[in-house]
Amino acid sequence: MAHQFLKTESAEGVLSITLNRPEVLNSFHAPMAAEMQAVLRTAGEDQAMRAVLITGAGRGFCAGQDLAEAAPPPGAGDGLADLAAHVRKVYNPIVLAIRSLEKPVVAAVNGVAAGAGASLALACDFVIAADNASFIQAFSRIGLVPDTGATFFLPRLVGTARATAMMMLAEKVTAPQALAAGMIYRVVPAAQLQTEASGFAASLARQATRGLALTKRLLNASLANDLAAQLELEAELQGAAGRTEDYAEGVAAFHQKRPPNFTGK
Ligand code: LHQ
Repeated sequence: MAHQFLKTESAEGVLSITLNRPEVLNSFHAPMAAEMQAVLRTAGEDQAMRAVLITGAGRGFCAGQDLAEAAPPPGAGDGLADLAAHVRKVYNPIVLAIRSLEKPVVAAVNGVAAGAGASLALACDFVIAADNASFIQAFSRIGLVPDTGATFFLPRLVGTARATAMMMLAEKVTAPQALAAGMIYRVVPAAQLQTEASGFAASLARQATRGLALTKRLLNASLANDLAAQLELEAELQGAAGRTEDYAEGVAAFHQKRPPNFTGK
């Protein structure tokens, strides 16, 4: 399917999605968000794609909401009257789609990730950032509150003290600072980001991806469950993992002292 504001590519079991409005640092307007929702839906259905990679075109990853759409300068249109409705319709489905997608999602953060763009990265399973990338909880700069899951993911990643400072001060957090804070998985030299992130996503796609999907379900659930409920879910999903072809292959490969050939089944 052709897209106007995204580039997509399928290779080596990886669906790559590039936010493609570089002139506005890939900020989200409603049409780009609608395309993103549609692509994430398709990603769930395509069994051949066993990992997803999200990145940005140009020098930014994503600058969050397109402010020209939300609140244009006087005389340039109406803007959004109901931000609650907009967040519910545009952003919440993207976050829920990423978290419920039964395959690993990697964000390759190639530049600034601001506002909902920073939240988008944090909703992914892995964040690999260029060494010159940055994260800004920009919302407070314009009198808004963090959204797109930031208040859910960020305190859990870095603790409440650091999350509060990031959100209330809206200071730029560099990629190395984000790594040190436990916010992201890896930092790589900018020139190597796309190669490293694509290679990493392809290596995920060769893993026992049913097991990874079930692991993601467990990690999602652990954010809300008590211990007893989580132990029960682990037991149930271990049962499911034990019925996969990849489990049989993994154990056979172990005994035969050879690398496994996983198929994601
Ligand atoms: C932009 C944007 C942008 C439009 C750069 N929009 N054009 C949810 C629901 C409803 C309402 C509102 O919000 C939300 C959630 C949110 O995401 S709120 C937070 C929205 N995002 C921001 O507040 C970030 C705004 N951008 C910035 O602060 C800066 O652009 C950052 C710090 C990201 C990057 O700064 P620079 O590297 O200095 O780049 P720049 O500011 O020069 O931007 C380059 C161009 O991109 C520029 O256009 P121009 O025509 O002058 O070259 C910007 O106007 C445009 N742009 N962000 N969000």
